[in-house]
Order: sequence, then C-alpha cells, then structure tokens
Amino acid sequence: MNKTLLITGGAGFIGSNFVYHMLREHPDYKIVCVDCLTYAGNMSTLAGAMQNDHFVFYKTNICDRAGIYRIFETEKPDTVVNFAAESHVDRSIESPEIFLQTNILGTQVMMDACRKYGIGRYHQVSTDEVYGDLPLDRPDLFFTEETPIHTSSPYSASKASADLLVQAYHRTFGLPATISRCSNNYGPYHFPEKLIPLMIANCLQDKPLPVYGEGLNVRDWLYVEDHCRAIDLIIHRGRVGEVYNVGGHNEMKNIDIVKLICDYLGKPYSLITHVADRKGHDMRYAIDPTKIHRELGWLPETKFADGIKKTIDWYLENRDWWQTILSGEYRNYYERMYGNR
Ligand code: NAD
Ligand code: TDX
Repeated sequence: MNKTLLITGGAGFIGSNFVYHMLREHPDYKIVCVDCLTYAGNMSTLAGAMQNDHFVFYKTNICDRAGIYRIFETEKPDTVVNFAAESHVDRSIESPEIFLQTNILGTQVMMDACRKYGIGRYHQVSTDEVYGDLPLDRPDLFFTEETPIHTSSPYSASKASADLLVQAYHRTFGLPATISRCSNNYGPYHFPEKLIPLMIANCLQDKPLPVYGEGLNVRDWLYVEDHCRAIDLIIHRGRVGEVYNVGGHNEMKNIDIVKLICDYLGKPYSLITHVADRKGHDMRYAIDPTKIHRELGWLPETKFADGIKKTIDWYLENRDWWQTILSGEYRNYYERMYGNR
C-alpha cells in the first residue's frame, strides 16, 4: 500500500524543501500539506508541488482541532511530520504568546488527531535550541541527545515544551513518535528575516548589514536538503520513542558568514553595522550527530563552502520570490526590529 504523508508547515522554509524532497524521492507517496500561511508561509514556494497529482494542500491552522480532524478523516494519513511552528527567536522576544499557541497547543492537536485516527508514525521537528547554549571557550563540548533541556528564549522554551509533550504522549498513550533536533538550516526559500537570507537580500540592495553585538556567536550550519534526508531516514528507519540530533560539524561565527556573503557578492565590509545584541542571545550551538550516523548511516553531504554559494545563487536567480516578501508586511517588521536598534 502506498503511504499518505501529512506534512504541516509545508509552505515554510524547511517544510517546503521537505515536500519537494519527498515528491522526488518517494513518487508513489501521497503528500498532504497543511499550512495556515502565516507571514512565513508562501504559496509561491509550493507552486511546483501544486502541479503534482500526488500533492494536496489544506490552508488550515494546526490549532484548529475540528479542521485538523476533518483532514485526518478525509486523507487518513499514516505518517505525520510536524514542521508548523513560529520559528523566529526575535519575534518570540517581541510577542511570545503565538509561539506558545502554535508550537505547544498546535503540537497537542496534531498528536490528539494521531491518537484518535491511528497513525504509523508521528515525527516532531525540533531544534538544537532546546539545549540552550555552549560557552565559546569550550570547543570540546557538543549537544548530545542526553544534554539536559535548558532554554533561553520564548521560542526555544515553546519548542522544548512541545518535545516534552511528545515524549509524554509516547510514554502515556503509546504514540509512535520520534523527535529530531537540528542545528541552523540554510538554503532556498529561507525567509529573509533570518541571518543568511537577510544578509544576502540587504547586500543585493546595498543596505546596512545588521550584526548583533560583536558577531562572535557561533551556529552549526546545515544545508536544508541534508536535514530533509535525515527526517526521511528517521520516519522510515528511526526507532520509536527516540530523539535524534541532526547537525553538520559546520560551526561558523556570524561575522564570518556575513563577510563571506559580502565577498561572494563583491560588496564592501563597510556595509556591516554592529547593532544592539539580541536579549538572552545564545553564544554557541554545536551538535554531536553520532547517534543518527551510527543508527541510520546519516552524514551531511553538502559542505558549507558549496552550500552557501548554491544558496546565494538561488537568491540571485529568484529575486521575485524574496522581493515580493520584502515589499509587504516585512517592511513594518524590519522597521520595528532594526529602525532604532
Ligand atoms: P518557517 O517559519 O520558515 O515556516 C513555518 C511554516 O509553518 C510557515 O509556512 C507557516 O505558515 C506555518 N505555520 C505557522 N504556524 C502555523 C499554524 N498555527 N498552523 C499551520 N501552519 C503554521 O520555519 P522553518 O525555518 O521552516 O522551520 C520549520 C520547523 O523546523 C520549525 O518547527 C522549527 O522550529 C524547526 N527548525 C528550524 C530550524 C531552522 O534553522 N530554520 C532549525 C531547526 C529546527
Ligand atoms: O539581523 C540579524 N543579525 C544577526 O546578527 C539576524 C536576523 C540574526 N543575527 C544573529 C543572531 C544569531 O546569532 O545571527 C544568528 C542566527 O540568527 P537567526 O537566523 O535568527 O537564527 P537562530 O536564532 O540561530 O535560530 C535558527 O536556528 C534554530 C532558527 O531561526 C530557529 O528556528 C532554529 O530552531
């Protein structure tokens, strides 16, 4: 029997890349995408998928219990991958509430639907941010699946709460669930509020490049397709009840990434502007991916030097995609976030 896979948040950055990955790698599957199209969701991102007979889209909020139950009744998914979330740390500092609603209560609705209608696998897409941060002077330390949860922002606290709920539903109700905790992704369709696409878009408009604080914070960057492959492996071969860390041993300081983007686009470093730091700013994230490598044979395939060029080229070739975003509500966001910083 062919699988029916329900993907939430499929109009966003990683979710859409995962939709395309699954349509390509599993052409016999039916892909059901559920997304309520917040500011971060974009139908133009899914234009290619909408042509595919194996793809169906529902504009529905994951907090809408009746709506989600109706989709389960109609589509009878056997696997659910939950990407839908409010995902931007800075917005969570500005207004935490929607983060708690979508990221925690939305996750609960999705899992209740899985319990009610039966499911082969529920997969929760989580983040390395649930582990808090690591000090810069201890490069020997990495996050493992045993690292205690220790969150910094309302965003990471909401993602950690969802993870705890998933583990509770697995233990108490026997929900066949898995969780992946991935490091920072980059690649096509990344919303231009996040570091890499924001710097590319600003460079291309010769606008200041707002680096928080000194720019010494370290993130462990993973090309989005490598993340999609990891989730594909986990939903097919991962052990139920387990957490899998996903990351690339690709640690970079923010300031070095910004300079690299300037270099590739031939823009001067004088565009770099140091602005007030993010409140509670995590210093360093670094994933130990030993478990997913040993159990599922996963390794990142795209080196940062190649992935960043592919990404910048994508933004050069798809100006319409990000310029449309920049011309809308994003302008107000940018003014609020950076206007007086
Ligand atoms: P994104 O903000 O680009 O996309 C989120 C998508 O979810 C959007 O399409 C949005 O419309 C949709 N959505 C939001 N609230 C919804 C709701 N209530 N109901 C239905 N749809 C809703 O996010 P992303 O960067 O693609 O992240 C996807 C997931 O991966 C998130 O769960 C995030 O926590 C996790 N994650 C992201 C990264 C990263 O580097 N971006 C790293 C690790 C984990
Ligand atoms: O304008 C900026 N200037 C800047 O210096 C922005 C937007 C960011 N930064 C810094 C803050 C961080 O140290 O760059 C780093 C990366 O910032 P973001 O792109 O906002 O990502 P981060 O906060 O690390 O969180 C991301 O990775 C983990 C995703 O947004 C989360 O959804 C994911 O869980």
